[in-house]
Amino acid sequence: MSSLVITPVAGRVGAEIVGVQLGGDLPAGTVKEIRAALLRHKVIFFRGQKHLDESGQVAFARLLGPLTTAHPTVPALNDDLPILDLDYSGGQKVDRWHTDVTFVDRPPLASVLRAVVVPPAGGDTLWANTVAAYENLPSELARLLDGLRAVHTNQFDYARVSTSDDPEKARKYAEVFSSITFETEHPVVRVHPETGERSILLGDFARRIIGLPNDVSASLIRLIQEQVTLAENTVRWRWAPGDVAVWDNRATQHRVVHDFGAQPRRLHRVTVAGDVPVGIDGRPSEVLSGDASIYSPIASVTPVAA
Ligand SMILES: O=C(O)CCC(=O)C(=O)O
Ligand SMILES: [Fe+2]
Repeated sequence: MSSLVITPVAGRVGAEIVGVQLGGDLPAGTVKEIRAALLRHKVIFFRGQKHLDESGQVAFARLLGPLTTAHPTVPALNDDLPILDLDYSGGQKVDRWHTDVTFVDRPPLASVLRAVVVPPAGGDTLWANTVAAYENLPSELARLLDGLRAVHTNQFDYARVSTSDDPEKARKYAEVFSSITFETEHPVVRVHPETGERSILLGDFARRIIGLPNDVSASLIRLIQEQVTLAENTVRWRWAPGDVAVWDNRATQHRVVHDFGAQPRRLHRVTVAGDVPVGIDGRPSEVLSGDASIYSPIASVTPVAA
């Protein structure tokens, strides 16, 4: 008998799980239930995991699969643990809809995010279900997307830096972020390796759609992103310190809501290694630039029996 209580948060995406203390020592049955909930709800939330420290977060994430390093270019919080420190002090703004690390050929399977410092109000995170987004497209538009491929890159658009409260700090971060060029061609519609569901793979690292003039490509990316991020496809989480969110990075996009000014906000992220996406035609993503093998192994995942 399961002791987990799983309650959907929004109509199409997100569920809160009650009845588990996260850590590296969960029984196999509990891990299985958590994985199943992740596949079904795309993002799962655990409130009040205040006992969890950095190594506990890493140990829990390891139960979901082999881990990546903290990031392909951004150094880890410390030498021992593969934790990306998301510290927004100084007005750094990473506030655009994205799927994590899609500029490499093996974007993470999942991200495990833990709230450390949270502003008294604001700083929520939004997620969009990219499977639901695909399924709710007008079918003519879906057919158009089915065969498209897009180039994703970590090369920074410096125009965005100027929106930061602290342009100099943002510029430095951008310099580190893009210090090694990664560029990958992905299918715009990928087939989920476990569920077989089709999902839209785009987001803020997507720069252009192959075979289209730049202006048409930009308009189409904007149109698709608009569809992905329709309010009906999203869930919003109001953080408290100790909350943990886990998302299926193969089936979601997310973004912070940057409405907290210069107030401190800090989260720690650990990512689980993912596979190389495959389009509906069976064609995998292709590296155009950069070697991600040090960042992440390629996960081998098996489809879930229907
Ligand atoms: O700060 C947030 O709410 C989200 C940050 C983010 O994009 C991530 O953790 O991957
Ligand atoms: Fe992210």
